[in-house]
Amino acid sequence: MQDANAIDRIVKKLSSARSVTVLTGAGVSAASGVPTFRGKDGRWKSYRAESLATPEAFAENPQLVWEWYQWRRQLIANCEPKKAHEVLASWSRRFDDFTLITQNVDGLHERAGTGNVIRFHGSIWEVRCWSGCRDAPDRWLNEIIPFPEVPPHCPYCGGLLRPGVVWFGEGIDPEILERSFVAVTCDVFLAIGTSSRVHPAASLSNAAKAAGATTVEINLEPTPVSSQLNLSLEGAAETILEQIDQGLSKPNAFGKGI
Ligand code: BJW
Ligand code: ZN
Repeated sequence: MQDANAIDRIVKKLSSARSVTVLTGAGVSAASGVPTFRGKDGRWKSYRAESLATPEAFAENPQLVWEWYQWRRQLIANCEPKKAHEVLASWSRRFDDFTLITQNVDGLHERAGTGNVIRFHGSIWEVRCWSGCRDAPDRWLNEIIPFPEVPPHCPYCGGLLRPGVVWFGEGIDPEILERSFVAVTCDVFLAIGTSSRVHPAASLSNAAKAAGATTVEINLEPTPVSSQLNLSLEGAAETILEQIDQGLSKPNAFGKGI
């Protein structure tokens, strides 16, 4: 059970906040049944994400990498947004200026109806031409499961398709990066369900603190940024967000501007 004082402090901060930015990671989708990357659920067959989510792995064995994505697409298609997604979706309507930066590629925040989502690492439901052929758009939606052939091929040039996600060693879309670093200038910044080990996403929390935001972490366990943020709450995102949300909804709990 989370310290009621810590919940109250966050409720109070949020009650007077105009701008709120949330960074989410795989832990937010864990309750939906989507495996996280690190920890005991972090392997597919014997492979770790670090060995599959790279352009080098794809170049060497596109079949294997697509089998992993195909398995994940199938699994995610059968998952539903849960409490954490629902609370954050409601906050996107509650706060005047709300931004949700997600590292998750599963699309569950969008399915929960969250507004102003920045997909930092792309989407598992999008594809790109591996060779970036002239005729193909930069990326496009493809929700077909299973693919008629694995690996799937580009309808424009006949070459390979790749998932529309960001792999290790690849840069974040400059526009996404710019929007994210603008959004860290906010009243309250929350990093939820992320191990804060993968950069540059992990740098956003400290950037928010440097920009003057009250910074809050919600995670089952400590992370490399825990000691640097203003508040670190240990527990399940779905439970803690529900507690905070209930606090926010209590009439006159904390009047605006306190
Ligand atoms: C719960 C919970 C519950 C569970 N409630 N909590 C600076 C320093 C060092 C290295 C670098 C650096 N800058 C760049 C790098 C290199 C690299 C990097 O960060 N490496 C580190 C791992 C060492 N970064 C990059 O390459 C990035 N690109 C880049 O920087 O470009 C410029 C550049 C290029 C070349 C050289 C140098 C610079 C790109 C990173 C792309 C990451 N891609 C992936 C795959 C996406 C596609 C896909 O899904 O297939 O993104 S990897 C994977 O990790 C995925 C995730 O979005 C990302 C983060 O993981 P996340 O979400 O934090 O999940 P987990 O599993 O790690 O943690 C879950 C957490 O939830 C845990 O803490 C649990 O406790 C918790 N939890 N249940 C609350 N119910
Ligand atoms: Zn092509």
